[in-house]
Amino acid sequence: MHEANIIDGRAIARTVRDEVRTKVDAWTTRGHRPPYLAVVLVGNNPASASYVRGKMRASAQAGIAGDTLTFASSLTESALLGIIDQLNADPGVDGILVQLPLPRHIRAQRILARLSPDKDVDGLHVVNAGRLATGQRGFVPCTPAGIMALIDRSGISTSGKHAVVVGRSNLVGKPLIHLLIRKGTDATVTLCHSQTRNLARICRDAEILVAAVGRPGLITQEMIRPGAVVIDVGINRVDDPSRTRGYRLVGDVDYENARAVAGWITPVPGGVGPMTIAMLLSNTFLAAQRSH
Ligand code: BQF
Repeated sequence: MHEANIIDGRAIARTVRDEVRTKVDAWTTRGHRPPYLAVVLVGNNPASASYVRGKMRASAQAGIAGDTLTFASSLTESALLGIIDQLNADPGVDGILVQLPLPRHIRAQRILARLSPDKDVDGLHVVNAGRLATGQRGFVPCTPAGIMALIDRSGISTSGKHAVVVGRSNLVGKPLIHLLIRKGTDATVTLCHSQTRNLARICRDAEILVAAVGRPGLITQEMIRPGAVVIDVGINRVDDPSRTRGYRLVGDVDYENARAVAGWITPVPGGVGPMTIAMLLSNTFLAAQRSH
């Protein structure tokens, strides 16, 4: 039976992290202080806390210094704006990451807009969105950057290919479009969302299919063109009493069945997720280098 090539995000992320470590070592050997990442965590969402721990652990291993600033969910929007101002003004801080989601009473767009665009290592400030959309140097959001690195480092060509992106978020779908269509990458893109008619037919035409919705099992076998590259961005917790944690992680793709028709596929966990972290480190090193 045919089986897809598995794109090993853990292995590729390890390579990227090692490359960042090498660059950081060269940077500090030349007399610079290590890059510094400030992470702001508001509230007590256990998933967010776990993501932040993973980011700090990976940073430390790459030689990037940093701190997590943790605040109760009662923190006001204006207090958070003040914290951002302090980090912007601190010359010892190269990168600032505000962990999302924020509590509902804090408007994320206002907070992200307050970041210095040149410390915005998550690439979510409107200025960085605009730079990406207009082909200027800036910070690219970590998940789309990680998806492109997975494709590139797997030796998959994109030029002239039909890429279908499912999901229109500011974090993944929208920025990914710009990366896919830019010169040198040269894919032809269709963006699908919850109101798209004939989703199955459009997906089935994709040579590269990216699922970034957050709905387990959304992409079934029949929606995949034989031989297609399938990138699964979903990180969904589903109940699993057989696990000690009581849940397991699944993507947006019905992985077991998709594997039989796809040419390439990313697993969940161990696909796009680890690359998101690796690209954060890469962006933080760039922030330190560019601010110099
Ligand atoms: C893996 C995220 C939804 C909402 C807010 C490795 C991560 C995830 C999975 C990770 C994510 C998802 C992050 C794996 C960061 C990706 O082995 O498959 C790493 O830490 N992520 C986040 O910070 O906020 C989110 C998803």
